[in-house]
Amino acid sequence: MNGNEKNTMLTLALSKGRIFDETMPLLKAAGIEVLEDPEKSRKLILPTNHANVRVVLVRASDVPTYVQYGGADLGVTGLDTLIEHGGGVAGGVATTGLYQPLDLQIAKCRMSVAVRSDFDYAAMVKQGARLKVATKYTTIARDFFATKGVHVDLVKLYGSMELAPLTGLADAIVDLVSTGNTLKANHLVEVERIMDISSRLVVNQASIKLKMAHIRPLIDAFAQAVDARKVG
Ligand code: PRT
Ligand code: MG
Repeated sequence: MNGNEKNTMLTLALSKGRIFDETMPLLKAAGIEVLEDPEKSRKLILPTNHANVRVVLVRASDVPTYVQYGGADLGVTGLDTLIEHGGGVAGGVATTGLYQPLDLQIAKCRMSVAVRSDFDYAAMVKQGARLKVATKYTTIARDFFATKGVHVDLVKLYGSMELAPLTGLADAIVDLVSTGNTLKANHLVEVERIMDISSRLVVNQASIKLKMAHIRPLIDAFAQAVDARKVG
């Protein structure tokens, strides 16, 4: 690949599963179709119907890293992941060098606090008790409880947070909730909603400058597709 081709090639970082699935209709609206099914292929680089657009499959929590350091020009990532990465909530240029031009309004859920149904969270908070909180989202949890003035000991987990209150590892968890079925199945109840979460388009800052002519139309097409959904 010569320098010229490299400048016109656009690489989009996505994670398999809901983010890939929910980004596909937006890409389609922008005239881009991914030519391989990530669930069937073992390839990590997927071609599209545009010779100069490709998709790379990375772990959800690695999307901001790929885009920040230029392994991809663009990516789609949950606000939760973005905040934990250090990207902040603000739009525009974040401190990390990731440009966040668009809320794609996909993979929607909420970040919540949940406890065992027999745990009196309100009373504990009122008493000023120190809470043990298990979560994968330590930045969000720390900020939330600090603002609330609740003292917490955070226990970092990488998955199956629901298990923590059931085994005595923690009093509470901070986790993503969508339908609420996972909490219900584990006899947990949601006691606080911390924030609404959706997925964001993130763009590498250098790519914006170097590949503006190619990236701008894509951002515009995404924005139109998102708007069309709001109306429809
Ligand atoms: O799974 P992996 O460790 O690789 O990474 P990941 O969990 O970050 O990726 P993935 O693909 O599971 O999630 C990607 C993004 O989707 C997240 O960063 C969120 O922004 C968004 N999203 C939307 C969700 C959910 N909805 C969701 N329900 N992410 C996770 N969940 C999980 C939640 O953690 C809980 O275990 O689903 C369970 C709850 O679902 P309900 O429907 O039972 O309430
Ligand atoms: Mg997951």
